[in-house]
This record gives sequence, structure tokens and C-alpha cells, in this order.
Amino acid sequence: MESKLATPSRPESIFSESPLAADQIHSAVTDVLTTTQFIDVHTHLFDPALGKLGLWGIDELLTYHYLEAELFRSSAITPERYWSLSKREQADAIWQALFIENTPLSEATRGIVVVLAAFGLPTDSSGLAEARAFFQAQPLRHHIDTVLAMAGLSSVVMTNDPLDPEEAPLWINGFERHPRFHAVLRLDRILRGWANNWELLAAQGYAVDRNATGKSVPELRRFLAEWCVRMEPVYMAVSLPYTFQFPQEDLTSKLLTEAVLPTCRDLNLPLSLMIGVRYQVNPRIRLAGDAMGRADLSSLENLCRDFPENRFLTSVLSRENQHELCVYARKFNNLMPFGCWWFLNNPSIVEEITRERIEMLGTSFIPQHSDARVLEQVLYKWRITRSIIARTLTNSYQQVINDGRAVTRKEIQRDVERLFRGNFETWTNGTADKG
Ligand code: FIX
Ligand code: ZN
Repeated sequence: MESKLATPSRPESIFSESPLAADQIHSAVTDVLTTTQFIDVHTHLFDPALGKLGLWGIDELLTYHYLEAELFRSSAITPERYWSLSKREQADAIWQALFIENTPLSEATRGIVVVLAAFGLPTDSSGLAEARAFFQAQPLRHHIDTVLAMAGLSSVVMTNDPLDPEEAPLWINGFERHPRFHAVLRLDRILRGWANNWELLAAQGYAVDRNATGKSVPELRRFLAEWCVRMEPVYMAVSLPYTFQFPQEDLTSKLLTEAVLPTCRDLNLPLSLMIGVRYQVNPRIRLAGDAMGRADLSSLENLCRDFPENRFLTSVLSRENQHELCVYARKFNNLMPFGCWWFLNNPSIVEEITRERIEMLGTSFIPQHSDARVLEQVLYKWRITRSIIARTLTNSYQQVINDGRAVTRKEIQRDVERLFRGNFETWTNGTADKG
């Protein structure tokens, strides 16, 4: 009888290739990362059929809330004065303060440099005339394909709000879907803002009330089911404050338990939880005014344990919560950590988090998402991510070679596909593309 310790026979296909030498690993990993198309599992980009909701071009790139936050640190302009400017004047002010009067060293300013350079546009000119002319000349649908190809993405996952006064009517009227934009049913207004938003559901014909009593729960389930037919989302999602507690005597817990989680189970959809925001600590700077806080992740523990039939795609905003998230993922296989979200999306932190996740979870996690709000941002967010992951994976493969096990390129290909496609496709039942 073959002893347990015997090295398992190596399936011919993966190991048919000759093993890579340690000094061949980095170029093999880099090549595989560059030639493999990823799925961007969380963005704020929009199907071109959703019109002006989709942001692109140099003025939108420069007025990104990450750069607005940095503007107010490097210029005397007040937020009130800034908001009184036109989009173009705002972009000019940010270009002047962060790219002319200062060197673009931050992750967000470097991003602009990467995008301009990628299109062969000047990165140090006094003005933006040439860049504006270039972007204005791009036919959108062709530009989308170009940008996604340059970013190495087969598709992106949107963030769609069924109660947004601008977006909801577009879905209700219907439109021809772009195959590379997947929908997500975003539930912040329902799970975090019921008191202020229940009337929006009532206006769509659902018999709900302020305290979610009476028929509210079954009506909310009907709302979710009908919007899932309309949007065909790959998952439902919500961002939650760092103070999020579950279970709790509040509407968030009630609607999660009685409506959202059962509907996710019925429709076999994962729920994405993005935990750790300190909303609007400085409302004067609007979207840039959110901050973060360390969350008590025992709420996540309770959800994963008490709802084993539900799958939780989870990202946490606090650096201090990352290790806990890995530990919980080792306890619950209905928990999939994803991305280095928002304030964590900085190269030094992405490397730290990714190394820890590989050490604790192998390849059973989703390393990154872009959170792009402007189309061309995927260019720099994925370029920076690929270079970090190349270093981190190279280090891991060289370690296993030093430990005494050979590695082949096919294995690297398999692992990279799992990290940036397979895990998400499995969790979304293959509803995301098979690019
Ligand atoms: O809740 C979210 O999806 C966050 O990503 C955004 O609200 C945030 O403003 C952002 O753009 C982060 O990168
Ligand atoms: Zn986001």
C-alpha cells in the first residue's frame, strides 16, 4: 500500500514542462501576469449605455477625490472656493498645485503620470490642452476596449444603485448591455440608510414603511428579486461603517437577516461586505471626506458561522483588520477576502497584505480590485498591482524552490488565473466572463 508520505504522483499536464530555475521565476511570473487577463471585481465604472454616469478623460482623472484630498493639503484654496469652480477649472487647479508646484510622488498623482505616458502625452507640461484634445477625440466604446486591453482586463464589475435617481430609471427603461461590464446590486441606501430612502422603494411601487414593518420585508425581497432579474448582478454589495455590529437590534441586522441574505441564498449570489468606513469626517471635501476605522470583525464571524449557505466577498478598510480577516478566512470557507481597498491601495501596504495572505491562504483569495471611478485609472492601478504581485509571487515561488520543490510555468499560470479570475468566477458561479 502506498504510504501517506509518498510524494503524490505529479499529474503529467502541469509538470510536463521542465521546472524553472530560481533566476527564471521573476521573468516567468511577470510574463504570466502581463499576458493573463484579469477580472476587476469592484469598480465604480459604468457600462457606456449608462451615459454620463461613466467618467473618463483628463478632467475626471484630475478631479478624482483622492487628488482633491491632496489638493487641499498643497494649496490655499478652500473647499467652498474649489466647489464653485467648473470641472475644467478644478482640474487646472489640481494640475497646478500637485504636478507643477509639487512633484507627483503620491500613488494617486503617479497614476496620472502613468496614464498620460501610456498615451504618449506630455507629463510635465504647463497646461492640459494637449491631453484634453486627445481624450476629446476618442470615440468612447473604442476607447473603452483600448483601455481595458492596455490594463489587461477582460471585464470589470460595476457598482449599481437601484435607488439612485439618475441610474435607476436607465435600468428600468432597459438598455443593451456591454459584455465587459458586470452589474452589482449595491444596497447602501437600503441597509445603511433605510430611514432616508424607504420612500424611494415606495415610489417604485413596493409597500414598505419607515420602520420596515408590515409587508416591508417581503416587499423588499420582491424588490431585490426583481432588480436581480433586471440587472443580472454577479453579487450584491454594501459598504459598512467601522462600528458595524452583527447581530444588533437595528434595521441593518433585520434587513440583512430577513431579506438580503435569504434572497442571496435563493439566487445563489454572494454578498460583498466592505467594512470599516468612518463616513464624512470632513463633509466640506465631499467624497474625499470619508475616513476609516478599525472594525470589530466578530460581526463577520457571526455572519459566516450563522449563515453557512451564504458567501461573503469581503474587504476591510483598516490595516489593523487585515490579519484578522485572514484568520477568519481560515475558519470559514464561505468567506473570500478581496482587494486592498481605498486607503490600503498603496504599493507598500498592498505588498504587506498580499504576502500575509499568501502565507496564510495560499492562492485562495482575490488579491486586488481597482475601485476605479474614472475609466483610465485601471491603467495605473493594475500596472502598479501587477508589479507588486510579480515581486510577491516571485518571492513565494523562490521560497518553495529553496524548500525543495520544483515549480513550472504552467503552475504559475494556474495560480495567477485562480487569483485574478478563478476564485471570483467560482464565487459568482461563472456568471463573470470566461475571457
Ligand atoms: O464604498 C465604496 O465602494 C468605496 O470604494 C467608495 O465609496 C470610495 O469613495 C472610493 O472611491 C474608494 O476607492
Ligand atoms: Zn468602491
